[in-house]
Amino acid sequence: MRHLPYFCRGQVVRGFGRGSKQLGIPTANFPEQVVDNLPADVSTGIYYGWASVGSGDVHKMVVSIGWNPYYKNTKKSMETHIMHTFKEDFYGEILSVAIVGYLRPEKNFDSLESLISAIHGDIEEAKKRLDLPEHLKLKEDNFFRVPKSKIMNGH
Ligand code: ADP
Ligand code: RBF
Ligand code: MG
Repeated sequence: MRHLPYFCRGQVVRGFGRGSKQLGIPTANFPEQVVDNLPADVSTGIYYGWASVGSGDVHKMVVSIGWNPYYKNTKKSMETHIMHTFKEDFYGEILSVAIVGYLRPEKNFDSLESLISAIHGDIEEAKKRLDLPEHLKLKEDNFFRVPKSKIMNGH
């Protein structure tokens, strides 16, 4: 994991529309270009770290990188669930993420329920690990002090 921490930023786009939100686990998807720019040796799997939307507060997050074997996607995706309740959706806004640690490889599951409970396990594990001093310090990284020019959203 010599590429961690890995920092990246991109506009939030529409994802697969599978109703992750209805399941209580909305995931903000990055555009293809951001996914293609991941270093080749950042392996697919489930990671944790920090995230902020626009120039907003920095929150704990989990991110899934890969092909979602449960859904047999043909395109690699990168989707971030932020452990925070937002008042509104933030499609089109700039999402900044710092990936700080790896949790597990992507897996297939024999039911949606087991996928969901694995994700809940990831969320709890991520919350715990992010409280370690080595990870907490990245929450304060200058990367998250986004200049206004970068959050103007193309207008
Ligand atoms: P899609 O298939 O379009 O990605 P989702 O059901 O995964 O739809 O919902 C993702 C959207 O929900 C995000 O793009 C964002 O606008 C919104 N959202 C609201 N709360 C969160 C959150 N805590 N974490 C991630 N996305 C969130
Ligand atoms: N999809 C998979 O097919 N296998 C996985 O192991 C898997 N793990 C995930 C872990 C986390 C923390 C998150 C946020 C997503 C994961 N996904 C996985 C992606 C999941 O299928 C996708 O977000 C769905 O839209 C959830 O309904
Ligand atoms: Mg999504």
